Amino acid sequence: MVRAWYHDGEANDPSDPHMLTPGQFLSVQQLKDEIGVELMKFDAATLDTNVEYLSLKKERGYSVEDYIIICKDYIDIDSRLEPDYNKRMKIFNSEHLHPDEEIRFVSAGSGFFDMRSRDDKWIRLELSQGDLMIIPGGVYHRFFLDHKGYVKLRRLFSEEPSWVAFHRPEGDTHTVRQKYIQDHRVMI
Ligand code: KMT
Ligand code: NI
Repeated sequence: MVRAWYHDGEANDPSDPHMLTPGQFLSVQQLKDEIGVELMKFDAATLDTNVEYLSLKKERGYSVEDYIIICKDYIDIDSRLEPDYNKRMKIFNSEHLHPDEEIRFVSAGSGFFDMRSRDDKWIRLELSQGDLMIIPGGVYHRFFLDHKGYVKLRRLFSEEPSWVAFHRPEGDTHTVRQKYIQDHRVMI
């Protein structure tokens, strides 16, 4: 299962785990209750025929999927190489939110997704093969590779693949952020 812990707040190598000593872990239930992030586990090899996965897609209207590979040397989206690796990686690494849910399934590899807690600390989620994560719209988050340096993600979208990011502080005034703050009693 996904492990989640409070980040130590240090700015050195973001691919290090950045756990506090001793580690302060959160359960999957706490993540759901406190920040609204949902986590599920599926077998990557049989995903497309998994009844629960198919009904999740249907219920939430996720009709479009693509693949993204993020590694130390390149980013590939549906077999197209991202022309500006550094620019794209910087967007993923810096704090942002989306108007819509962000749904990612880890087909292979692993990586760190950091989410803001209700009191504005970083919570680090360690995702690996088989993990499916739903980040509600309005949650500030960021992504880093771990030292293994490779992840292949399936991205799910509701209609045509659309992806819009608002970095902090531009996202603060977005209605989706205001709603999230109210719904989750965010203390900022
Ligand atoms: C995003 O919006 O795509 C992210 O937060 C980066 C991780 S998944 C490519
Ligand atoms: Ni994002």
